[in-house]
Amino acid sequence: MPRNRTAHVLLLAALAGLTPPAAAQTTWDIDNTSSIGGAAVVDVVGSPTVVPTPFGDGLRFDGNDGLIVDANPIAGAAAYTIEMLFRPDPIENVSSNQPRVLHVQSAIPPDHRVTLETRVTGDNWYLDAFVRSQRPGQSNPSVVNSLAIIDDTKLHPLGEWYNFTVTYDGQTLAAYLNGQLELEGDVDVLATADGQVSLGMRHNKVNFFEGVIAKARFTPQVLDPADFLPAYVPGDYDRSGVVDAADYALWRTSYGGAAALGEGADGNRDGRIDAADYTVWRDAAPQAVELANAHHAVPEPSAAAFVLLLALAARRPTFDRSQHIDP
Ligand SMILES: [Ca+2]
Ligand SMILES: [Ca+2]
Ligand SMILES: [Ca+2]
Repeated sequence: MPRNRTAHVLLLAALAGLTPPAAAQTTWDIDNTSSIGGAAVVDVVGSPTVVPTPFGDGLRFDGNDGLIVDANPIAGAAAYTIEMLFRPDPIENVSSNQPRVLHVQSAIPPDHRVTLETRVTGDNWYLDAFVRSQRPGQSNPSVVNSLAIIDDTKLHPLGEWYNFTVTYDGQTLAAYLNGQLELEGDVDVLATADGQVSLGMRHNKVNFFEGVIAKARFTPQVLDPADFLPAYVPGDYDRSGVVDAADYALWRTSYGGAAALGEGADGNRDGRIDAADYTVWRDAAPQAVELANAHHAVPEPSAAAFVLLLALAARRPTFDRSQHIDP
């Protein structure tokens, strides 16, 4: 790593430690077509459809749907993190094979952009991220820097939920899937000018997406991957898509042990499996019942599993995380 880049990274790390991100962090629940994150939806194409997801309601796009939100939560940020919880589905339309799933777009000029894109091939997809701005130091807005990062060998199955994250630290554009770095490259771009965000399509209403988007989160600094949104519902310790008795069983068998932060039954991300993680599971259980009743998006657990789930939830309703218990 060049020395100036090392200094830059150290400075960013120091700033990250001193500056809490929460105040300026913006989370969007993509669950309606009129107002997202307090900003107006100013254009709806086709009919994005509200559907239940493991993360609350989301919007389903089927290849000719999209919307435009009249806000850019990372406007003016020299460094940022954009996260998206989404499920890219198998496509019905061949033209849906290179969707711009989330597209940050300024006015033109200066035509500043950030896009979270996918490429679909057969039953799989791969990541594509893109950034563009007026070239720093140039007064002519048509003189630009841009970079696409993409690798068609890094395939992932369609039909599953993912956290697709893009970060830019002032020098390096990086793309992560479920917290794992997949792609990166260096490019010198300006802070994104204010503008809009399109979901489910490119901002100019082409390159449509087929799948579901549940959430997007914008942070005006680079987050540690350990702090990214989990791509699984809280309490779903076996990552099956539902919170049920199997997750309780996994918590019970791993009780008292250590875990990598957030892995397995470490629901509160402290590296230990203990009563606090039971509480996370217990609090998520009613949502699991609602989701199963809604019969969309997730497989329905067996009736026997729910009887057990409800019995367990009823049996251990009150202890707090400070108490020792035997699972
Ligand atoms: Ca449609
Ligand atoms: Ca589960
Ligand atoms: Ca824990």
